[in-house]
Amino acid sequence: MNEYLKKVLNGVREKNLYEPEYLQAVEEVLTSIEPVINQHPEYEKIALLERMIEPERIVIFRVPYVMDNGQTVVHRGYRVQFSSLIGPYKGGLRFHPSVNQSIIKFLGFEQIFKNALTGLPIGGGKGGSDFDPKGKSDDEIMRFCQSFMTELQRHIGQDIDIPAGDIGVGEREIGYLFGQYKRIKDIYEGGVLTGKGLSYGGSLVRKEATGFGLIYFMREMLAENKQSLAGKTVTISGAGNVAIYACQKALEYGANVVAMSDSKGCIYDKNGIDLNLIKQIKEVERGRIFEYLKKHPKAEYIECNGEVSPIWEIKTDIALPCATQNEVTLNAAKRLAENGAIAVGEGANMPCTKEAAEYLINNGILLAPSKAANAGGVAISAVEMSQNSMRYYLSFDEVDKKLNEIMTNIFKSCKSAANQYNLGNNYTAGANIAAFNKLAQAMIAQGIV
Ligand code: NDP
Ligand code: 2IT
Repeated sequence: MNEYLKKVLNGVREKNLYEPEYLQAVEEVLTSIEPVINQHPEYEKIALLERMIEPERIVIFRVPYVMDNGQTVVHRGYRVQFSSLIGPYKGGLRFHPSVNQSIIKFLGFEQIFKNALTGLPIGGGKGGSDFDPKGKSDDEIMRFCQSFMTELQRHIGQDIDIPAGDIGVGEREIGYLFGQYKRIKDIYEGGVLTGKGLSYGGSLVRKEATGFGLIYFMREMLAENKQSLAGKTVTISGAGNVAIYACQKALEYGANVVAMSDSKGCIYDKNGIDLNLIKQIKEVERGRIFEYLKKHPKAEYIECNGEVSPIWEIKTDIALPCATQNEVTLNAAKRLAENGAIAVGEGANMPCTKEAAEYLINNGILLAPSKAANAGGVAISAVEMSQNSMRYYLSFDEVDKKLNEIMTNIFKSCKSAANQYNLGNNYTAGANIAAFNKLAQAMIAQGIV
């Protein structure tokens, strides 16, 4: 391995021993850009890689709130402002009990590359809390969001850092966060958060953008390899924002989606998933996916017993992991291959372990990498910001057309970087290289900062 890369990798391992997800994300990127680093020995003297992997700033704060029963609970809040190289810090907030510094840093690191691929002027950031919104009342969610924003407002702004949603943070949470920001700052700063409701500054298609974008990318990747979505069997993990709209667009393209899941188990409906019912259960009632059986008793519910979702056992042509990191393990990848899958599209961030991703690529299964394939959400967040600046709204079709163009361009960037370095259809390396080259140029232009 390249000596400079080896030195940087050893350094990052030593410094971040207890941050496995962050290490995984950094190692994945650095090892895949080796052909570029080999061509640029001058990067070592200016510590280009060391600067790229070190967050500009991390803010950690206390978030107390009072539950409905009167009990006060304290959570930990985070915002990692990773890189302002090509635009203000931009990235979502995740509310989930598993949130820790490693997870927020890995997400922030990935976000820099993803945002670079969109071609839009947005840097990288991520934040969140170990708060679990599940089972909480609306009042509890509101009080938590208000407390979270009371601290976060010191660090963000429409030209500084623009948070949005991620796991556990959707339109409801963004509304409460926005209201509290506006109250404290006493200013209507429309572009300070994205994923807003349509009545106060949100953009059409933002809700659908990540899922739709994933399918647009998949369409391009399949077409390049003489395939299409029509008539294909599809399984989708998760039943949240990304999964639901990936399902909707896959159905529009004539695919047959047979399974979706949540953290407790998966629904297998051979006749095709009833998406309206999934929306009702998840978006309206905030319920569990097994409730699907009440209306469709012939569908199968498979409970999740271990770490790995049973959904990857189901025979499928195309698998779309849209729940969380490392949900597709090496064993899951092997099962997908045995069952004849032709493609995997990463809707979630880093859903395949390193071993799983390598196995899929080495066994000829097309892999749409998360940094590229799920960039539609943040891309339309940037389009939401530009509408807020213009004080003007675009129509659904205008934004959707933009999303389609952006995803098509992202696929082209991944393909051409992969071609340039003779990497075949390793679009994962292609995405990393395309984004890295853009970031490296900007870093060199801006001097040692
Ligand atoms: P949601 O909160 O809307 O949905 C998350 C879904 O994933 C739920 O079905 C949830 O099940 C499941 N899930 C979450 N954590 C776990 C876990 N640890 N194990 C198993 N299942 C889990 O989130 P999103 O749809 O917004 O996000 C899904 C993924 O997509 C994340 O990786 C996120 O980072 C990524 N992403 C999101 C974007 C966006 O715009 N929202 C943009 C780009 C990427 P349960 O309800 O049981 O917890
Ligand atoms: O991972 C992601 O790209 C997101 N959660 C969306 C970020 C955003 O700012 O819209």
